[in-house]
Amino acid sequence: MSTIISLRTKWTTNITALKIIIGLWFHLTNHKLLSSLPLMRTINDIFPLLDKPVNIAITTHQKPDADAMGSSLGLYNFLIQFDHDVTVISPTNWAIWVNWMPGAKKVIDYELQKQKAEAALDNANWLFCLDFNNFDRAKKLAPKLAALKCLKILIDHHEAPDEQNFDYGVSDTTRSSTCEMIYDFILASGYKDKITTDVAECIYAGVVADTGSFRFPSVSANVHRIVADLKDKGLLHTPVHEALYDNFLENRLRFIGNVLLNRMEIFYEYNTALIAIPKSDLIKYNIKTGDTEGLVNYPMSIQGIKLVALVIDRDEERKWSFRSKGDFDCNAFARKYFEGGGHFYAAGGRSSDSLPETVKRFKQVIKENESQLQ
Ligand SMILES: [Mn+2]
Repeated sequence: MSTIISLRTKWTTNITALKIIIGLWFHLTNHKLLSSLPLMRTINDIFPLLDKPVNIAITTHQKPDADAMGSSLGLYNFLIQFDHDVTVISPTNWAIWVNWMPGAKKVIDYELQKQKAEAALDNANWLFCLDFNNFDRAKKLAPKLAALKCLKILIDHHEAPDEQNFDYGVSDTTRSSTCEMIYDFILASGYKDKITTDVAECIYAGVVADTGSFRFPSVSANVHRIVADLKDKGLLHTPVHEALYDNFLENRLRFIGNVLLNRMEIFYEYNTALIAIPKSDLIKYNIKTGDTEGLVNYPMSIQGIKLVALVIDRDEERKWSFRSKGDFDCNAFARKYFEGGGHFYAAGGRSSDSLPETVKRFKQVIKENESQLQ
């Protein structure tokens, strides 16, 4: 009896709390809409400006992956054909296995060449922000990007874009990759003839990487049509796959073996797998930027697994990656518990807690999410 009463009290309290939250939400969103008007203009509005040479900077998120680098260099190789002065700036270093991309040697690493990067940014008439939508993801470069007065253009497919920071742009979470959006941008601009094999290789690499080689639900008929078109333009796809996936050193494979054997825990009651990697493993196996890419996908191959979480003990923080299947929303989960976000089926997060502390918290919060994990 007392259990029923206390449950009922809890339920009533929950409903009241929910009403307050909904009320607040309406209040806040209306306020935000009013204060941030006008939002960014459609990307199509810059097409008439494309053939007038200007200085252009292109940047992307920290530790750029194949989609971030592929979209930046795909756009770079397109824009240089108009005699624009184009500079690609990465907030940090990147995996050596994207160095094969045409133009990669000219990319400036902000952390290594700060002055050169800032000079290019100060000279820029336009700034393209690709594969991220919030300056925070550009790490130490973020304040510089925010302070720039040039035209800012967003092309991105992540949740919750910071639209008030951009003059023009397109944000579409239904897109498989930013590379798919770069292709559509070029097509819509009317300059399809400028999709060279250099452009095609960069775009294809990002599409392959962000779709898990064409397997994720975000792969639409449009994605396959793009690839068919790139093939018609002379794209050789096999060398791109080899450059992306057959381009590692022995130590990375030994490291993966160790991780799967010793660092993976399975919680069958929550259909969840967890991999927690201590710093000592990174040192022992000489792990470099990009070597842990894709690791989070391995436990997905276990029957019934719905959520995979990977946490790595990096110098400055603990970095989380999440992948899911079915109806489990990684983006909402990462936002709520681990200061992150991303997409429905793939998201990232962080924690300043120690590795054992953040792992402990993860084990608590999957209990809270038990019903969604069934
Ligand atoms: Mn992407």
